[in-house]
Amino acid sequence: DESEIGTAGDPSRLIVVSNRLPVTLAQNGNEWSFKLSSGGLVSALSGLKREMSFTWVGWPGKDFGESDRQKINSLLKENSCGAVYLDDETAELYYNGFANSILWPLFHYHPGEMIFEDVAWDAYQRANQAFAESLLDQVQDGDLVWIQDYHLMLLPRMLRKLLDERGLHSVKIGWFLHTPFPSSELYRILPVRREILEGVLAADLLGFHTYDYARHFLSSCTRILGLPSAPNSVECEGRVVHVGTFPIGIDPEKFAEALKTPEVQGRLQEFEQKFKGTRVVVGVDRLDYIKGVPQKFLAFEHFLTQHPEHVGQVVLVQVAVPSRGDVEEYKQLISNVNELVGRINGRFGTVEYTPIHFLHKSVTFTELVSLYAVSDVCLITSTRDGMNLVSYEYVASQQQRHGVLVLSEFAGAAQSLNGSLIINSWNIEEVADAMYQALSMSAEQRAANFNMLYKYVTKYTAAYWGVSFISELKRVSQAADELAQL
Ligand code: ADQ
Repeated sequence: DESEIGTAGDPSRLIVVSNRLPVTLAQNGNEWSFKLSSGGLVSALSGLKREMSFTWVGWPGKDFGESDRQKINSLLKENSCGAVYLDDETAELYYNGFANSILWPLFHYHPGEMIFEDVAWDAYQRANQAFAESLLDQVQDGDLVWIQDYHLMLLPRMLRKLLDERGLHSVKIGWFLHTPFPSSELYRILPVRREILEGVLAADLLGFHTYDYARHFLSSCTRILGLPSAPNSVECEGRVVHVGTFPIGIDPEKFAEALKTPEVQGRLQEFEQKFKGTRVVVGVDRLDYIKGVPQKFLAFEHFLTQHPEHVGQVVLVQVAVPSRGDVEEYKQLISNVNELVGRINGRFGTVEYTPIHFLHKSVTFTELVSLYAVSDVCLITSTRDGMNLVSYEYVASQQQRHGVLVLSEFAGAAQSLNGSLIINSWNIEEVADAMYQALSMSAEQRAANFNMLYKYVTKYTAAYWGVSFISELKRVSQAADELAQL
């Protein structure tokens, strides 16, 4: 039974590794407390936790002193977590300097933002090595290690080397990328393009959200490293590395359950009262340049210009969760977005009517679900996005209203979410037209679209994603073991 992986019936243990542990640790006097934090990966893996147990290893968010580490380690252990400690300077340079200033822009087709510095690359290598060494203390032969994302692309190779030196040959390594993998034409800009590819190629299975990302990765291996590849694998140093497509999902139950609570119901009624006679378009994004928030505001402005009868009748509620505010590009984005909100509200607003409600803050889960549920349209204008879980969450919250999802073709989700209106987010006029179309759609059409979307979102969940990846990792590893014994 696949869902038994990592539980008592199965000898193989699963260790999930990500840059950041999904926790916030706080100190109150002598006591440490533990809180689960939010984000795309956290949402996905919490869904997986319903299906299989695993240990989660990652950086705890800062460099706690030696004296606190013992307490923190035991608190983390009670919660099936393990910490990799990095000194503050390495953490900053590896995370903000390399992962978020080089790999993130490059993988989202923003090479203009990429500033390559050797100190950041050195820190990236140091941090990945620290992860490898820390894992070595926690891994047993036969374990499955599942490494997450672009922060840890050197880790498969570094870990494999240490494991081989210890004779731990039957640890299976998987790696999954949550962002897009760009076209090889763009990827080859990266000064350390070979090292990064070779780093992940020491894994047994590499996973991507979409077929396109996997294809781009394989052509990079062929063109940059000269490796022979097939549609689902690439050969490296005599080993076959499997490459697969595993679109992530959400935990739809969490939304269904929340919608039944008196808190959400109460908040929903308040919103309905507040927005009586007004149609609501919602946007929820981390404030990141990949999310196309300026494009969204420009499209809304164009929509109000083209359809003056909707002025006063439609509002855009945009939650923009603060993100990476210490990186320069993000500071510029904040001021750009603030200026747009001011201009558009100044132009179309009245004493009674504020066209854009801009919330530059994180909101509670109750608030988030109520907002999804009350909205007639959800507008996602990412200029590139690995998948985009907000689109899934909106669908999961729309059983009553059958609202319309307007979704950028540059989000991975556009390849799965049939029943949404797909737009080119760079084409302001097209986005404005889609808003108009969404707001004019018949109830029958909305219901038909919703049914298609809801079926998909409730079937292809985060748990489904996790279980599929791990089953495939086991399958390819067993096949390789059998081949080696021949
Ligand atoms: P993100 O870029 O963070 O994830 P997304 O997939 O939309 O983007 O996930 C955001 C998550 O944060 C959602 O689950 C959302 O509910 C949550 N969130 C947003 N605002 C919140 C708030 N105020 N309070 C609490 N939670 C909030 C990256 C990639 C995506 C990919 C995911 C998963 O960029 O493309 O889909 O990883 O692989």
